[in-house]
Amino acid sequence: MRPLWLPYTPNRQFKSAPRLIDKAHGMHYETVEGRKILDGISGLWCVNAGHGREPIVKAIQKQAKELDYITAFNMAHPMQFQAAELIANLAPEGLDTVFFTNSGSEAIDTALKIALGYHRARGEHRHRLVGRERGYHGVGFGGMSVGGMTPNRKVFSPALLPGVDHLPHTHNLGENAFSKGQPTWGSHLADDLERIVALHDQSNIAAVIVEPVAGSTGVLVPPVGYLQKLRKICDKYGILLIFDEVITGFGRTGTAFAAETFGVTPDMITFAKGITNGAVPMGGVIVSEDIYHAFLNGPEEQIEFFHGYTYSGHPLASAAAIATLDIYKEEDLFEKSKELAPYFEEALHSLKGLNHVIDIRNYGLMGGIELDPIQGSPGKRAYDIFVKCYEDGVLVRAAGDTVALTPSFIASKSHIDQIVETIGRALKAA
Ligand code: PXG
Ligand code: PLP
Repeated sequence: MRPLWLPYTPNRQFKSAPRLIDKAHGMHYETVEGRKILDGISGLWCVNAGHGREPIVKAIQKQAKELDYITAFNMAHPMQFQAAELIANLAPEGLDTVFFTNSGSEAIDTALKIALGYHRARGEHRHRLVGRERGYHGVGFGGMSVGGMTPNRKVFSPALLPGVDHLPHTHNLGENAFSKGQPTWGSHLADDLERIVALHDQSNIAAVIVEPVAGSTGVLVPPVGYLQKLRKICDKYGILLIFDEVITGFGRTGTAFAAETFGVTPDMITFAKGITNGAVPMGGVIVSEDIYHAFLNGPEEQIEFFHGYTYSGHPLASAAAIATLDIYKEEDLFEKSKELAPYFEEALHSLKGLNHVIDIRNYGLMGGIELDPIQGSPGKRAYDIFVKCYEDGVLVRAAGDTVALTPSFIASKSHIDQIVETIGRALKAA
């Protein structure tokens, strides 16, 4: 194991007691020892249709045989146009153009660059960006800079982008603990954007980026009216609004995008994860007609946007995306996600009152159980629950001291029961 450096993992601890998986099917993983593990987190918020889906496997195999690779620059293959059209069709009205990347992190950095390019193309020089505390926007320098997770920023602090402000996060145990769905307190926190505008002047602010529901920092659900307020203030000052839907995209909140669920249309949506059901890396940015057209102001033979990845719109990823979107549609999986959400909510909230549980939050098929931290060891309480659940046959995710759950949309009620009962046992023993 020595030559591999594992991402976001305590390497020495992992290598002393590794958890190795070599098979997956439907709702389950199988360990190298042959033990079945129920996947409570859709891989990592991405395997929305369950593991090992035959049509996706076949599409990837067929594509690998027919066209392994073609440069994305000045050349193209038909599948990526088809994938872009399907994605644009799922996006809110007016968001109709897709730029492909290979991950969520790349999608965020792409969106931030588009925001700067957009204003410049229109003769404005807006360079400042606004993110939010407790936001996660991947690990690129842009995403890190607008992100609001202290451990992800601390070491890199002097190298983060200049000109970034952060809105306050919306998490408040005193006001909102144990809210089911959207909390009612907190929409006023969006008004902080007015303060930032007053401080820097609107003419300097390019874009605001938020996750509609923050995932990685423990499932923070937007207060009622909060996203609407952000949209309103952005409109007032000509600031672009970016929704980072890397997690919330493709059915997690019960519709294609959280923008639709919450009835707020941003100017750009970043996506990744669920677009290929986790089978091949892919991400991207969906932009408004207005943004795309703003870039088309130069001579026709001139590159409009000096940006792109060797693997943008890769043939295997495009094929996987088309097959994935077809499964979502054929099996009405966004609707299934919506139908399962109330059961999931009740099941999660049944854990209230157990040892160390200080909050339970949920929206759609995203859930978080926050535990009171062990003094001096932040994250250990939830990590211990993760290990206990794994030993007991269920995969959950520790996000700080929150246990996060994000089942696939094909989950049955008995899968939800097993996940929640397993966490319950782990908590009782904690
Ligand atoms: N934005 C959001 C909202 C994400 O959730 C990214 C960007 C970055 O995507 P890539 O594909 O570059 O990883 C993400 C990724 C967790 C966890 O524990 C979640 C993510 C990544 C790592 C851990 O919840 N989401
Ligand atoms: N580094 C070098 C030396 C490269 O040549 C390239 C791409 O050509 C990159 C980084 C960027 O790689 P990618 O396009 O896969 O993001």
